[in-house]
Amino acid sequence: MTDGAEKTVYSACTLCYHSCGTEVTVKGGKVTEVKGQQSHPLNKGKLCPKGRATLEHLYHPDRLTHPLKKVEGGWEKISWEQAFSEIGTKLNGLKEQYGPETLAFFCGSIGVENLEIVSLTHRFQGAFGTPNFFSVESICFRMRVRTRQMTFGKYVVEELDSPLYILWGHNPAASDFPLAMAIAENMKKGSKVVVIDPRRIAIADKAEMYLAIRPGTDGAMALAMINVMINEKLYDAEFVEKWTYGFDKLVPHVQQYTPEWAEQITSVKADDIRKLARLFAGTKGAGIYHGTCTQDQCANGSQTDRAFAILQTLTGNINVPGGWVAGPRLRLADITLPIPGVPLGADEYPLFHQFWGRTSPYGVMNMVPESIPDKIKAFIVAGGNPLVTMPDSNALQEAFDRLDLLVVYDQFMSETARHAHYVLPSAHHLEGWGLGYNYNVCHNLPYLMLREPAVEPLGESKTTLEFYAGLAEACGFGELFPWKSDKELIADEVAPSGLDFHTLLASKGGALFGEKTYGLQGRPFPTPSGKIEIYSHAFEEAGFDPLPTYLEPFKSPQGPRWEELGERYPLVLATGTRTLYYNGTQLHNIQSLQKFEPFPRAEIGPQTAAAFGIAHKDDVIVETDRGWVRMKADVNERTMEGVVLVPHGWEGEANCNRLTDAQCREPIMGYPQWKGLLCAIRKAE
Ligand SMILES: Nc1nc2c(c(=O)[nH]1)N[C@H]1C(S)=C(S)[C@@H](COP(=O)(O)OP(=O)(O)OC[C@H]3O[C@@H](n4cnc5c(=O)[nH]c(N)nc54)[C@H](O)[C@@H]3O)O[C@H]1N2
Ligand SMILES: Nc1nc2c(c(=O)[nH]1)N[C@H]1C(S)=C(S)[C@@H](COP(=O)(O)OP(=O)(O)OC[C@H]3O[C@@H](n4cnc5c(=O)[nH]c(N)nc54)[C@H](O)[C@@H]3O)O[C@H]1N2
Ligand code: SF4
Ligand SMILES: [Mo]
Repeated sequence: MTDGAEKTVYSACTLCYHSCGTEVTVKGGKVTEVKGQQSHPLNKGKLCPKGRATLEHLYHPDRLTHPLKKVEGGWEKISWEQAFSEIGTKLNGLKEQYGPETLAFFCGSIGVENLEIVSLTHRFQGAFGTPNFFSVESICFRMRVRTRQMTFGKYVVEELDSPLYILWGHNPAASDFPLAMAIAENMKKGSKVVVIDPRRIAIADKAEMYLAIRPGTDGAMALAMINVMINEKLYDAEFVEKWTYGFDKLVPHVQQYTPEWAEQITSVKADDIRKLARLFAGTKGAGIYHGTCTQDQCANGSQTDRAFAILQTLTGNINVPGGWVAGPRLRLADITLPIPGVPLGADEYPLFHQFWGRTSPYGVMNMVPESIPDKIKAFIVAGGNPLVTMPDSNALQEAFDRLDLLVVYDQFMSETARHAHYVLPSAHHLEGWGLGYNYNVCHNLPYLMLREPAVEPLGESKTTLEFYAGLAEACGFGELFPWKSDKELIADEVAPSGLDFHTLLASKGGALFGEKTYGLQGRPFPTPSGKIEIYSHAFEEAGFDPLPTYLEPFKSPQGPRWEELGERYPLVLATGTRTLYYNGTQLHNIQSLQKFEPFPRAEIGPQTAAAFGIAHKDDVIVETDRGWVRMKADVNERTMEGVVLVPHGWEGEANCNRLTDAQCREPIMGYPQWKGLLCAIRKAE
């Protein structure tokens, strides 16, 4: 970088997966400002408070700058050469003794916004020969992707603009800044909002309907809405006739799921269920926005997702503006290498691993604690903090402490890093080349960005390519990482997308890689029947109900374990409430953000608080049969009575995954039950 001169580089924020476009000012070899890109179609010149804190994050005094090795009594600074050589020798030894599958990888949510981390991890994994790759994919949004793929043949996704947003366990004001902006703009033009949430989130005050629901029971409500749409003939009969398979079987199947039946389970009034079914079916271009993962992290996850897909189908709002739309696919060069074997969980949860011969490379995270050390003896964690973010921290931590080798590659000394044998410093997203991608999980926006480096990596931190290439060399397969620089790798990756590297660079920020199209041309649903599969043979063949059903959370007032647990843990717990100011465990160390959210809040309603002798801001202990956390009570009228809502992402005594249970699994894809558990709350001593 030339010192002195001022320049602007264009990048994409990786502080959460929305990947907003940024303009970065560099002066004297230092970043002096990061602002939102005016021309960017997603964030339109704005950044959320996290993005606005990028400078503090980049130059945080706690950034890791040297490789560290755990020794008696603390950490020793070592050179990269020593780190690579010792880790490489250890990995090769373990491979020889136990086979390559003894090594597993974990990539966090950062792997969604930092495409390089995931693709290079997969490449290293292939080079080493292990199928065991774990990530947030087995706890976050992959379930919704797979259920939609099994229903529509491809992943159809919500749009930013809609005349009716059904926010079903989704609070964009906290978790989806770009969508929150779009909703605010569209509401001025007449768009309506419906909120279904155990908490009266702020936007519910302006909503057409607000429905308080017991956590973990949304599937029952969705089934009752299907019942109403069919029995009141509200559905789009022409669309259903032309484009769906199995509707005739759905009709008798849903007769059991009456609104009155659902009211008993969900606490949502039967008449409100009817009213919403009518509103939804009567609004062209309406969309269910069911949260990126809220609905997946419960006992009925896959079937609830299927019920949503069928509801969306019955209204005919598929491939219409505002509905669920199949956008153009981003084609990047596949840099993965073939891997023998299947990841952990492929046999137990077959639909998570494959259907119609389409496989996915992700292992089931819930099975990790029981698999160490018999099946897994070494872990490389790149860009994640699983000891805080994955289910059952107590069990996972004990398991990780049994590992022969734990390597963490991160920018900060996370809780997971503190358990590692080696901690290796990663460069920041402003310190290397990368790609940013906006189609991602929940917005139909086919936009691709280039992240141009603004400054050199801090201290001895390395970019992901440098990290894996160095380790590959030490393991003896360095030739499989032939790229001389990140820039070269990115240019190769981007080539098949239709936007070459130089076009992207010249675009100053990014460009559309495809056109959004609507309507149904050709064979729009690449399923075996060529239609939307209301009746799923894929589910049936794997031994699951081919039509959506309802399963009560295992630990709930109406669940199978109530008799055993109810007396001690009488309240319903949902974990993972987002706050706008942090992302997962990240950014909790940023001073300017701490002032907005200084402590972890356990939210409860006033009557529940009174019943348990708790006042607002009291220190409280929330406890389950798996463990306890210490938080501060946030007693508010907005939270449904009988329910406790806690955030995720806090380390130590406020880590909510001390409350969760790796054995409590959604039966089809093995997901954790994070919404809909049982807990107790009391004032802390
Ligand atoms: N109980 C409960 N638990 C939950 C949830 C819940 O709702 N309830 N939500 C879950 C969900 S949906 C998700 S996605 C997960 C998130 O789980 P994780 O992805 O494990 O959580 P993060 O805190 O985002 O961890 C990211 C880590 O990557 C590091 N990092 C950031 N940028 C880089 C980089 O460029 N390179 C490298 N090498 N490291 C980097 C950060 O410093 C941080 O330590 O949490 C899950 N945990
Ligand atoms: N600022 C910030 N943004 C984030 C994240 C973050 O940590 N911080 N994490 C990112 C990640 S990894 C993800 S996956 C997404 C997650 O985001 P989503 O899955 O879209 O979830 P949220 O938008 O947090 O909304 C959750 C809402 O659901 C409600 N809720 C809880 N349990 C239930 C239930 O059982 N049923 C219903 N109907 N509602 C319920 C909560 O009260 C809350 O208001 O957010 C992403 N965005
Ligand atoms: S919404 Fe996410 S990507 Fe956008 S500025 Fe905030 S943290 Fe960055
Ligand atoms: Mo997530």
